[in-house]
Amino acid sequence: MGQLFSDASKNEDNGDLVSSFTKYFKKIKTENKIISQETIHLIELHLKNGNIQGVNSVINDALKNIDSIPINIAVTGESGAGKSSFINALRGVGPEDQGAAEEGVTETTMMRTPYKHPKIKTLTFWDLPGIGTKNFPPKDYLEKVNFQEYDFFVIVSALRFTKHELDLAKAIRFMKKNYYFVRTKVDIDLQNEKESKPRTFEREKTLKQIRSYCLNTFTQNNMDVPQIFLISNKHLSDYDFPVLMDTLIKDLSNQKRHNFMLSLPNITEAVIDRKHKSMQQHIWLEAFKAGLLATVPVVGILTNDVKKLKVKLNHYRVLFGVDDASLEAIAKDSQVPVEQLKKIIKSPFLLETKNKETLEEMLLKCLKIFASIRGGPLASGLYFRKTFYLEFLFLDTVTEDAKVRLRETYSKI
Ligand SMILES: Nc1nc2c(ncn2[C@@H]2O[C@H](COP(=O)(O)OP(=O)(O)OP(=O)(O)O)[C@@H](O)[C@H]2O)c(=O)[nH]1
Ligand SMILES: [Mg+2]
Repeated sequence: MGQLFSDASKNEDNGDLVSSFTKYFKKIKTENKIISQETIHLIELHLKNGNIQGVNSVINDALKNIDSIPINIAVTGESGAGKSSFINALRGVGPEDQGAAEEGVTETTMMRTPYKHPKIKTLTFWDLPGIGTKNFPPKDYLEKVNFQEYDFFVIVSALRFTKHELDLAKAIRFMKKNYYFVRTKVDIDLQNEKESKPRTFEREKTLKQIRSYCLNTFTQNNMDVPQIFLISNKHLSDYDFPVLMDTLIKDLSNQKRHNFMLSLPNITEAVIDRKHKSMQQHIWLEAFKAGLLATVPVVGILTNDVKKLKVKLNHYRVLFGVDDASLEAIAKDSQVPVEQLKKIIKSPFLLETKNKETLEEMLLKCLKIFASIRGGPLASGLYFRKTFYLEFLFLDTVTEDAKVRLRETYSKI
């Protein structure tokens, strides 16, 4: 990463710029890219032609688009199937938290209700009434819930899928929209099976049976079998929830992928790593753009930079669930003392000055840490602002914190 910036800094030669840009995006897997292949080609073309303004405006537009494009996800299913719980899980909100979708055993959701993601303002989940409880043909139902507004549908079911839901799935496809079938409460199925057959119970066998049962429903109704995700809203890192997240990310367009990725709960190391990759590209693009436009190298770090860096660091801590409020909530859920969690994470101290130490000295120390992590001295005379190196350092540290935090609480939730 640091290496690429050194390469890219030689921007008296456009060939170097093109190759470092190409090299950076070549390394990133297609399903993780936050800008489309067309955008990448366009930037390369402008770079080859020495059209710096063109590059700047393409990157600017791409980043603006990523940050502002709305993502709308519809969640439907029978009453009690676990729609609200699923939405709360994806929003990283507990049922008793402020703004949670109301969970309960009575039919609580009678109309479509939007729930914004607390950290990603462009992402909205729509809690839709189950089709079975309404006497509509699927097409009318879809019209009534404004189907064209959603990126995709999630059809949630706790038992078998009903005829209504299968018809709804057909109608969604007919309207050229995508859907995913989610079978919730598998933890309860497993528990029941274990209690009724304590001697012969096998977890994998039971899960396979549930899956075959769901799949058969489709074949019996002469429908193409979709991918089915068995999940528990109470144990997100188990079963198919992580696979579901990967599938949704893969299917979303590049421009929506970044924010959806950042919205996901930090429940596995794989998710944390993917968030890191996504955020790294965002910072890289900003740094690349800033570097192109800089006419003189900016050596020092300005007071205003420090303010901005503080905001960035805080933002990363929130996204990766290691800010103070998240740590306190996790501590409560996992019954691990919050002090224990605060002791093992490093990011809060990155921008904390000790007695007598000036901010400039402290930032220099940060840069030294970064240089030692990256295994080499920082290239001198960079056009790339040092603040970006600090952003990379923040991101790396926060990512590591999120993983350490996960390991500390994993077995306890
Ligand atoms: N054990 C377990 N309980 C779940 C799961 N999903 C939901 N529940 C519980 O099932 C009940 C119903 O869940 P909700 O999320 O309120 O269901 P809903 O689909 O929103 O229901 P309506 O709003 O009435 O349409 C609640 O008590 C949830 O806590 C799950 O995967 N496992
Ligand atoms: Mg509900």
